[in-house]
Amino acid sequence: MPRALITGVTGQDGLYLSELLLSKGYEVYGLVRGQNNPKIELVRRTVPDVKILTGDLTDLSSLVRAFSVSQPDEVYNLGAISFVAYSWENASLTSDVTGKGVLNILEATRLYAGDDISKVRFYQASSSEMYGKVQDVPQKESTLLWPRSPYGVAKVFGHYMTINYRESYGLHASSGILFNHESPRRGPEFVTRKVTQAVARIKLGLQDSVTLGNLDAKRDWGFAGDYVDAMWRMLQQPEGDDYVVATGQTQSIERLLEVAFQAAGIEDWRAYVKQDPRFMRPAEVDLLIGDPTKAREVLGWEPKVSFEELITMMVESDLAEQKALAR
Ligand code: NAP
Ligand code: G4F
Repeated sequence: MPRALITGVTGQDGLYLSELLLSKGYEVYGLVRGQNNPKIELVRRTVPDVKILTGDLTDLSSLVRAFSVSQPDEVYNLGAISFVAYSWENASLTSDVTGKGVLNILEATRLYAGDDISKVRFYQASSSEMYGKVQDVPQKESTLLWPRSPYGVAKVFGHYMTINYRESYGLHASSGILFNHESPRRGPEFVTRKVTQAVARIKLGLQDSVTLGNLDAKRDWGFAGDYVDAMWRMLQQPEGDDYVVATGQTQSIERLLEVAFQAAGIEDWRAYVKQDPRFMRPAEVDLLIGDPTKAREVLGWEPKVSFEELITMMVESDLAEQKALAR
């Protein structure tokens, strides 16, 4: 039975990846940070077979202990402070966790492997946010990185450090440059979930409107359940490498609003949407659209859920959740 260690197991991707690996017969260990983390219950409820370990990406010795207990064949580093807007307010913390945390877990991986670097494979959750002020359209693996947020800068550090461990030590290390991926498990601070939750509450008469920031930004949005499969496929390749994982299509926030409101049977979304500079960012990433050719050709990976299906799935889930809460 192969063994996997996942950091960020309490997050959106951690839950989907746990389900995928358990379905493939893996023994799965999930790293959870903090004393009495309230999300432990979510992990226990959703993926009860995951073995929970405590540790923090900023604490190397806790990572060394997690490796010693789990003895992993595969390591998936999904842990991060992942909310871009928050990263301007907490730039130093974001750098420590999302950036230096990658170095810590790479170092823990190397120490665990000892003389046999081939005994473990490593996945780093890199991000399309690294492209920032995009230098190519669409963005591919070779596109110059130009991050526009402290989060993006921290991810660039983790990305290059992963490549450096591959080149310096021969570690089977892969970096997945994932474009935005969403689901009913997405945190409510991100724009898709903020919108689908608000649409559900507006439909049920629990809320009058939703207040957003920049409506012109465009993102390449896919379904998180599809994207964790690409992570796993990367670690099954003979060599570690970097891959863009995206749908190859981009949508504006306005299109997101249109689809979400229509999914609840509301045609005129403009009547319910307000804008507030509070939600604007000091520097915006205007356009993301990925070129997933390499992932398709090398990994045999393709997205299965369309943008419209994804947003409809999220609205329906939020309607059910809000109805249950209102009871
Ligand atoms: P998420 O839901 O925000 O989950 C982040 C996870 O990181 C949570 O489990 C969180 O734990 C954990 N974490 C935070 N600080 C930590 C620390 N100091 N030590 C250990 N773990 C810590 O993010 P996601 O959407 O699942 O994304 C997974 C990864 O992919 C992240 O690295 C993200 O930056 C990256 N990524 C995401 C997307 C996307 O569109 N979703 C796209 C590209 C890349 P708590 O629950 O305790 O806070
Ligand atoms: O949903 P978002 O907060 O996602 P963002 O910034 O693209 O980051 C996500 O995707 C990255 C991959 O590219 C990940 F690495 C990262 O961890 C995270 O998962 O914002 C999307 C867009 C932005 O342009 C933002 O300015 O939506 C715009 N937006 C407009 N109004 C808003 C709002 N975003 C949020 N969160 N809240 C608003 O009210």
